[in-house]
Amino acid sequence: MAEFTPGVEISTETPTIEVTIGPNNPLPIGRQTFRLVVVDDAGNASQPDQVVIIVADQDAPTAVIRGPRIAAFGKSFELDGSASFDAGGGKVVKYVWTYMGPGT
Ligand SMILES: [Ca+2]
Repeated sequence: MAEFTPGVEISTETPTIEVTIGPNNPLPIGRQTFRLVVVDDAGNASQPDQVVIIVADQDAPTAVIRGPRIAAFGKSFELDGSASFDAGGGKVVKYVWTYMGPGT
């Protein structure tokens, strides 16, 4: 387990490392690059290799629709989706409204 800071090397004697992500230090959405240099038992260091990890929002948002409990006949009224929210590091950018017809 390791919390990485950009540009700061972390050395291990094991060939794997967990990139520990907490709720307060998420990697930003987008392409994130990690670099590895290995050193042999004679102290010779390799050329670096890099991998690009794409951090993506893979969680769907939640829609919350609100409206007046009663609307006067023949009068306009407003629907409100502002309580909708997203998880996974993204944000709601589009609201798609549909009148479903009479019903419960
Ligand atoms: Ca999302």
